[in-house]
Amino acid sequence: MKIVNRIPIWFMRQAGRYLPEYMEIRAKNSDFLKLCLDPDLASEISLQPLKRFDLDFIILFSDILVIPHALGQEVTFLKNHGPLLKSIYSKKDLDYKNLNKALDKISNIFETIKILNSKKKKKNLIGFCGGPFTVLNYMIEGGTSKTHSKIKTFIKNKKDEANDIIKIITEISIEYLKNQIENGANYVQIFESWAGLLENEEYIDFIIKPNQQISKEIREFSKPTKIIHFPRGSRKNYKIFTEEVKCDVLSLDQTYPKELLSLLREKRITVQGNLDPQELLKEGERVEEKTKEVLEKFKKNNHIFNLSHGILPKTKISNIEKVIKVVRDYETSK
Ligand code: 1CP
Repeated sequence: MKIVNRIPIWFMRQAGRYLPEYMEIRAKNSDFLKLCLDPDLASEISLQPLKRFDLDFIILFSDILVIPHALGQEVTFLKNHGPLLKSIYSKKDLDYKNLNKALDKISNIFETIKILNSKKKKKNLIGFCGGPFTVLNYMIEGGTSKTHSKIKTFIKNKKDEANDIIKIITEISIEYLKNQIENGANYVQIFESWAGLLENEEYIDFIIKPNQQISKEIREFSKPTKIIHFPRGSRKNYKIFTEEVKCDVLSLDQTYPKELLSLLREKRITVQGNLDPQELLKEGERVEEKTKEVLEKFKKNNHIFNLSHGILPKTKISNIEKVIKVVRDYETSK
């Protein structure tokens, strides 16, 4: 029998608005945060994509913005608008007393993980948090932003305040991930989605250092847990990130420099990525071609197939099926 070299596959935002079964639950639950904190519904949503598709990973259904909520900032999700956070200007504006009290507010999520762990069979279970700078970005911007002018001004003019809040976010994120691991997550991903906003010293202080701390403490806490880092948009800084932050898996978007792949092989870091989610909106055979391109590009590396960012709401389910089929056919043909 031919031994098949299986390429593990999952999709960022694999649970979400492109799935009618998700929309059905969402229609009955207008409060998104409450949905994230409901273990029965959140575990059901986490498992929805696995019922349809041949995937290797379950990802916890939640959101990176449960951390500002735990820290006492008001977070709401408006329909067709995205998240809305009540503005803060310093750590004093947070209703934050201590770590355990804050974690208590989101401890239902550990119940969700427990349920998923009991149902995961042979699948991997991914827990996650936002990267500290990305979480700070939403806390200061008050929601999604095109210009990111508030956060840029904040870290320039109020560096100490920014560092104070980053410290708290980092500390709570580490405890949050530890609890997810204790309850059954065997992978954790740190979504540093706005890493690409920073350069030079700011990249070192606000991206490298907090991610380094999370990686180090999680590694000390649990050796077998695999850590996926995703410093999205890092461009040439992906290399600095790889040198400075110990990763098991590095998730890549379209901006990584070509030379990075040999560095990742040397360091035995698995590549995750990087099909552009826009491709999943298109018709025809292009999606198959683009999937093959990704497989060819990373064939010399250890590879977890994924997108370069989350699945978009208008994605066709048939395109997800096409991608998975190409990956499965590719691995058996090798
Ligand atoms: O139903 C709805 O209206 C809510 C849509 C939705 C969903 C399905 C949001 C609001 N969050 C999520 C789930 C989610 N978010 C997951 C679940 C697991 C999965 O299937 O992958 C994960 C991992 C996230 C992470 C997340 N939330 C990130 C990091 C990844 C990324 O996209 O860069 C970020 C930045 C957020 C913030 C967020 N949550 C939701 C919205 C609309 C936003 C804003 C995004 C933006 O600023 O553009």
